[in-house]
Amino acid sequence: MKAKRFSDFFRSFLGVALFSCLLGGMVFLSTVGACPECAGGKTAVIVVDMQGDFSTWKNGSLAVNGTDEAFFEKVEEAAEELSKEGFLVFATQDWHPADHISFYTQHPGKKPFELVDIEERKQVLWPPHCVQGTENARIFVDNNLFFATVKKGKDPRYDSYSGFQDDGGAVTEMNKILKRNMVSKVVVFGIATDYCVKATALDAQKNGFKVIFVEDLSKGVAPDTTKAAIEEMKAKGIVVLKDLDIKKINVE
Ligand code: VGL
Ligand code: ZN
Repeated sequence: MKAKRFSDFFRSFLGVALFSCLLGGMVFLSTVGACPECAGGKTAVIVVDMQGDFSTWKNGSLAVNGTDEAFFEKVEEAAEELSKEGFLVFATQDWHPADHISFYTQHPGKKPFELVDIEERKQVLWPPHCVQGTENARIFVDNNLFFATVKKGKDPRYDSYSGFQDDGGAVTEMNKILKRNMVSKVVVFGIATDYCVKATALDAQKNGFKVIFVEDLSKGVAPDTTKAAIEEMKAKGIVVLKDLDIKKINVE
């Protein structure tokens, strides 16, 4: 008698357990399996152009204010924290041939930081920087943190502030790698806020990603263009965070 009661109890226990599993499975499938986007894809981080030539730390040829060793350490710590959180961390790397069109030295009579027209495009003329294979073209943030490093500006004819595509429209592998890895949200910071960080953030948005920009992990070339860049990103729906806040990144 006792044995029968036990087996009845056991049978109903199994029934409840099986029912819960089925129900749970259905809920899971309807939210995640059926629509990966609905449940939210992965988050990636793009650490932009943390290279010697853009830093005061390494006496770069195009050193941006505030890019001392402490700033590089801060960015590296942030990248490490985000990597530990499980985010895919990418780097971009400005990687120009020695005769790149953006170098003022390629335009006789022109001075650094002059603005010129090149085939309907406005081009700022920069001091030669980030020349392929030179010491200061290196990224001075621990390379082991990066899932991939995307090089840009390799074509001598076109500049490429964006990590997604150059001024001639040629795309890098960035979008493909992000999509392949089910990324739906990207966090962007680095150098320079008013050029490569802004261009990369805006192109990420054009490619369909939710974008978050982190102000204190970025430095700009000039105060007015930096302020304008942040306003433009905000106006276009990019989330601007003052400093790194993983909780905020996760709810955005
Ligand atoms: C950059 C100017 C020229 C940047 C790159 O990383 O913001 N700026 N090339
Ligand atoms: Zn450049």
